[in-house]
Amino acid sequence: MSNFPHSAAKLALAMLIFTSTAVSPAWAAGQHGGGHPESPIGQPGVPAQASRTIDVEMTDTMRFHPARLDVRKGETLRLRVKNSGQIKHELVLGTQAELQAHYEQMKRFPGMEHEDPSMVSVAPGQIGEIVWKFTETGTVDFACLQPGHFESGMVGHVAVAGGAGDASNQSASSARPTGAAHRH
Ligand SMILES: [Cu+2]
Repeated sequence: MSNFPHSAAKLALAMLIFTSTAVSPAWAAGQHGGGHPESPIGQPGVPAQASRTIDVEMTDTMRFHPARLDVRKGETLRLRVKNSGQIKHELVLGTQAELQAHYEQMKRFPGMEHEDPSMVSVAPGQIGEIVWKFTETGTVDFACLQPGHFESGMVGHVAVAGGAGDASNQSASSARPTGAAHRH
């Protein structure tokens, strides 16, 4: 077969590509070592810096009301999340990719209890709260990751606009993190 050397060359090339992508120095260089990594969705907010409180309702028709929120970059929001249904719901902030990955995990471990400042699980008839600071312009998605709810369209998004909020963001970012004032 005259094409043997050709295939061998292809194989060698494939192995070379595989080897070079397997070693990924970007990962090692990108680690910060402890603390919260910077996230495109923002960061946990300091309650005293919340400029507004917004009520969001979750229903058994698998909807958030409202499903779209508008904020300015740098703004800290207090989300008061009410479950007016008969079953458990939750509001989880994230990028599309994060929500999708998280949801796959939830489906594999249905009873999984998870907790993070970027989310709140709310029992029927109860009200939960998230205080979040939106630090990047663009879209921050949110969803209910209870099995079946995500697919049923229990999703929403926060539109983060740039502009006037930017200036105050500079001074706010130098503020102490929560808890720092409680040291004795
Ligand atoms: Cu739900």
